[in-house]
Amino acid sequence: MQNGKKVALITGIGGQDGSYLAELLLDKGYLVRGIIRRASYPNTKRIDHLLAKYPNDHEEENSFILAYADLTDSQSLRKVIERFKPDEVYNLGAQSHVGISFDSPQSTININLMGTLNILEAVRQSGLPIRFYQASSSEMFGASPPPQNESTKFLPQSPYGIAKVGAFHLTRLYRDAYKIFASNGILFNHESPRRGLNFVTKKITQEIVKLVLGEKKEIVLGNLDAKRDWGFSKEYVEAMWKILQHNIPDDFVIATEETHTVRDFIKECFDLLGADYTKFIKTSGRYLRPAEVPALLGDSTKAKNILKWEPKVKFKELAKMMLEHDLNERGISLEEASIKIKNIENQKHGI
Ligand code: NAP
Ligand code: G4F
Repeated sequence: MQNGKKVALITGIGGQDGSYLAELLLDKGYLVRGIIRRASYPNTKRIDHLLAKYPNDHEEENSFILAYADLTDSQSLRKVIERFKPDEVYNLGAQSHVGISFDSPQSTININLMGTLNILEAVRQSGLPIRFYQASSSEMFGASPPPQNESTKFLPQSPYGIAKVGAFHLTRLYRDAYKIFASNGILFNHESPRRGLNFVTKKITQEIVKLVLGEKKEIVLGNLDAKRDWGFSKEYVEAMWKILQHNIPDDFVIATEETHTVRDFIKECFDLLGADYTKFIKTSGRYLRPAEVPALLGDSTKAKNILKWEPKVKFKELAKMMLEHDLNERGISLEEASIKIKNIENQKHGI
């Protein structure tokens, strides 16, 4: 606590979830501190509005402070814990792309697994009564058939998933062995207009905008049959906060309890424009992974009953929100996009 306010430290604050969580905690009156990595080009786009609102003038009293640190650098983590003395730590930092974890398995495991060990050790060695949240993932369930809940066996299908399983167990171990208030949120896929550009939902909505503007003729994707349980990031960060406010540390599945294929997401977006997706979509082996998670469908009964957390935004609303946002960003309404894409479709047929 600082001047009667709770202090939260967020790793991965510049990411999709980190940016929404920072907003939520600031609204709740927290002093928010985040770590960012040095980058050759700005990596704070998602939190620039917060930097503008809370300039780093009176440093330690400020509501919002960023510090340079890295999950793979344990000394840097010890320093930020010592400096900020947080009440809550949210470990969201990660190499979060499953496909890329096959190209870069070692750095994925260094960041996602060793990074979690580094921050848990910094928390333990500080001796402070910190509540720790670990960003665990439905990717840990891998090939285990749906529906998946807290008792489902982990059968990860990627270096990313394996690193997250290790980090899950480290969090559980630090809770049991050292009595640290350490909890896992096992979150199913969650998206938003702030989603990274190379995840499938955002790639689809961004590429549709390019089709509409005539900048592209087709969208090339990988496996269209994979099923995911897609929710809205802004609602999922509320679940993270609730997990740390619960009276005991525990593990929770967070999901919408709906599952849809990648093809369903494409069709939903094209349906919003009244266009036929089959005229625009191509598949390529380039986007196939050496191993795939075929179907994710969460059962979040425990979170509903204990945390009283339930999502409002489901698949259809999410697709509309993301597509409309990306179109509006380029100055086009859904209605204008619909006319433009139908013209393109007709031209393809020589009409
Ligand atoms: P994201 O947008 O990719 O954000 C990840 C953040 O981690 C970025 O700010 C990134 O910084 C930072 N980071 C990467 N390596 C780091 C390092 N070595 N040290 C410190 N920070 C580092 O991911 P997200 O979608 O917000 O997800 C947040 C967390 O939840 C991740 O741990 C992810 O694995 C997990 N998760 C996500 C989902 C989902 O569907 N979104 C589902 C389950 C679990 P740069 O900007 O500098 O790269
Ligand atoms: O959007 P994705 O890359 O997400 P994925 O692999 O499910 O991982 C996300 O969710 C996890 C939770 O389960 C998080 F832990 C993780 O950090 C991340 O946020 O891919 C979704 C599906 C996959 O089956 C993939 O093979 O879409 C398929 N896909 C088809 N074409 C594609 C593409 N994925 C990407 N990224 N790009 C494509 O062109």
